[in-house]
Amino acid sequence: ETGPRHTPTSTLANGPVISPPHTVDAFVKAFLHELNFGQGVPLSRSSVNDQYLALARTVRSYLMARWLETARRRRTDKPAKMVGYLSAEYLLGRQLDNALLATELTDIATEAMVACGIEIDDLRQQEVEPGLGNGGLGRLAACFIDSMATLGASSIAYGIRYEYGIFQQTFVDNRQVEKPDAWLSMGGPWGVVHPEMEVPVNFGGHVETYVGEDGRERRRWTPAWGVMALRYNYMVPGYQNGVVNTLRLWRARATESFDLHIFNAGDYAEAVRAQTFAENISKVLYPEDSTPQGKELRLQQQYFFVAASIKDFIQHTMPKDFDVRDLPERIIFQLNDTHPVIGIPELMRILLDEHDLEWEEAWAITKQCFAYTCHTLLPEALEVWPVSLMERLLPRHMEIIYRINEDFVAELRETYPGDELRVRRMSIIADHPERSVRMAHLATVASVKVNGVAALHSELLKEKVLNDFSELWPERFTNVTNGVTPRRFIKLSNPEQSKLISDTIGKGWVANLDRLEELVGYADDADFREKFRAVKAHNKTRIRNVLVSRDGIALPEGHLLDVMVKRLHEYKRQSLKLLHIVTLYDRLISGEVEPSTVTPRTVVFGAKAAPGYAMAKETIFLINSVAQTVNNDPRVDGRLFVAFPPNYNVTLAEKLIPAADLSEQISLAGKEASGTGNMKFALNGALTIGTDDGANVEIRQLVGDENFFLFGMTEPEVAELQAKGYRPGEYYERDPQLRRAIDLIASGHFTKGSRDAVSSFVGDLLYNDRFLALADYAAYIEAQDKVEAAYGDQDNWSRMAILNVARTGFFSSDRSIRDYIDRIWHVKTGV
Ligand code: NBG
Repeated sequence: ETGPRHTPTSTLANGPVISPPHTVDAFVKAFLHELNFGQGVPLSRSSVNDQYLALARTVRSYLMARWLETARRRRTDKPAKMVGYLSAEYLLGRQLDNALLATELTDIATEAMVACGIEIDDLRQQEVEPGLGNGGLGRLAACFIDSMATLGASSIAYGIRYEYGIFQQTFVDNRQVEKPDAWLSMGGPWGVVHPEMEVPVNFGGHVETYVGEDGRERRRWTPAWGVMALRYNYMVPGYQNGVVNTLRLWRARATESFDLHIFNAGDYAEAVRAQTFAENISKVLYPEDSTPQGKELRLQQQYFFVAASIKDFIQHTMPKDFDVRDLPERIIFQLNDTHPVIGIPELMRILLDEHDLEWEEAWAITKQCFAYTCHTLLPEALEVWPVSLMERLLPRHMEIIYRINEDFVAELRETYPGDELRVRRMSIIADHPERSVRMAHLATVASVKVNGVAALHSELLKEKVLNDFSELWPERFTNVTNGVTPRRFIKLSNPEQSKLISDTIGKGWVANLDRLEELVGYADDADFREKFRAVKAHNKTRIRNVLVSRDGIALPEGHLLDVMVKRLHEYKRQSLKLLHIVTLYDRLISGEVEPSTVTPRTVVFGAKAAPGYAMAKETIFLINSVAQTVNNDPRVDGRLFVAFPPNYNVTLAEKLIPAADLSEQISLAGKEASGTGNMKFALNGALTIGTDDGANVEIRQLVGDENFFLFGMTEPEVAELQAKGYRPGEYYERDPQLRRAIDLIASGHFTKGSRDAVSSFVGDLLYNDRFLALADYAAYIEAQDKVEAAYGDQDNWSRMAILNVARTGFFSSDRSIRDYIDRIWHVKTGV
């Protein structure tokens, strides 16, 4: 990072860093070296964990040479503008296989392990996935850094190295119980710590005026306390292109001065307690998804990682003689939702207070350095921070925000004279119900671009959530439809389908997913269809084996596999899926249908609920209760099975999605910003049953109406119904099928006779139903009946599934990142 610090005399020390050769022998040697000298054990006495750690470090050593080379090239090339991706979450998934794939070492490593008498699959199982994210937002960030590396985009990603990731979900008496995710407890071989590169981050205290050397009045922040941000580098390999980028995650460490006075006072125990307080900042990921947590510690986390990242970029990534006036030519910080938005006043503070710039100049620079991605449509999901909290924790930043708002409001009054209502709506500071800072407004005011994450979402952002802002600055708003990485979510997770595709159209699709289009013609090829079906059958066998050993769940064979996996949220409407299951069950046990005429179906759920989200947890309880009843009722005659494996995570997704026939994407129209699971399913040959919401809209346009099961109200229809006044009870009264399903639940049939156990769930559906599940029920059931009929024609089903794969190459995150680069970042790519 700085210039040469050593003048070696050995030619060995002068040469470039080269990885061990790509041969089995060299790999074995490197592996044994790690095992013997890293872990300090001979092979004969090593545990599986020793072997896994040694293997991970061996693979890392191959990555390391590429990483150093990438960094060296970037230093010596003419300095290029970089993306600084700022995200509070990265839901990475297991690292080993991805690193092997990127470095083309999969076969070599497998053979090398065989040579050592080790089954590499046992080592794979040993890796605990880093669950440093909640759901779609965190997983998107992980896909994006994969694509940035694969495109060779000049970039660095920043976040938090939580000691505990997303909680481990267990079920006790059908209810969710959370357990801490100590993902580092067996060692973290992928991170490289640089304790000497830590940066201080301060909090609290007060601000005062002083007169500078030039005679001008300035403001000075005297913080009350601070922590050190310890730098952990994780390598982000591009797909077989020699590039390795950096993911830099920060861990909080107490400073020596933090507690010195307490140590001096002789209260050793109290001093250690104070250290724990400081280190709490990076202790745990908040398990909220799509709804913010207004906790003080959460704001501390946000400022902690953003302040460390900006300081790190300016002080360590830029050359020593760097002039901050050049920042806009050197960096664009992408704000992944509002979590990092505190970076805006932080950069202002650095420019004003540390570099003595005037307000106007500092603001002109800052406004060019940020772009903002919004990931929601739920108004309650937009982060706001009480002014009182901000003043206490970050007094200088609060002052700066006030000043930004003052200028902004003045501009508004000039543009819209007399329109005080509008000014109040748009102000960065809200007065009700509590004086607070609207982080989305701050982000919008300070960003070069604001983007939504799917076409419909970006339109609704402009029309609804940020309507006033899009009227003022129409050119600032744009769309970048989300994507997923084809490396992890096709190549690694679905090797059989990948092989079939490569055998058919060559290997190029992995880094150029548009090439899947070449498969369109094969939808009409009976031989190809049969092979495609064989892949699906194989993947179903695989998930069956996984669920038996993971959870003791034995999925029946020969069923339509219907999968709904995503966070548990009312707007996603797991409750609607549940009503469908109860209806199918009711038809079977009431004798309304002859079991032998029914398409056998297995429904698999995966969903974590935020620990404080009561209704979501009730829904989990009910899904488990329904599963238990349905799976044990002989009248069902093996035609319906419900599975809810606990702790759905990236690792399980990789096995489950490739096995699915049917993808459930049934959110209320206008609520799911994009969804990315929907993309993964389509790319893995599942058909979608879905509403006109988020990226479903684009999926349907691409695959064609005839290859998609659309149902439900459109967003304008939803708005109309809500404006008119929605009464769920009317649907209950009118639709006997729906009434029977709800009555069956309400009777306690699934809850051992207890009506109390379901009363809040049922009561909410009948009297509230905020996300209009009952209004879409009839259309949903009808669409599901069409699914069953369609599944009866296996050959045509395969045809439709193949066309889903062939036409959804658009949803590669490589395409998303290219969009960001072309329209927002303007950074260079290429290795
Ligand atoms: C989520 C949306 C999803 C979207 C992901 C990624 C939040 C705040 N938003 O629809 O709910 O796919 O972001 O953009 O988690």
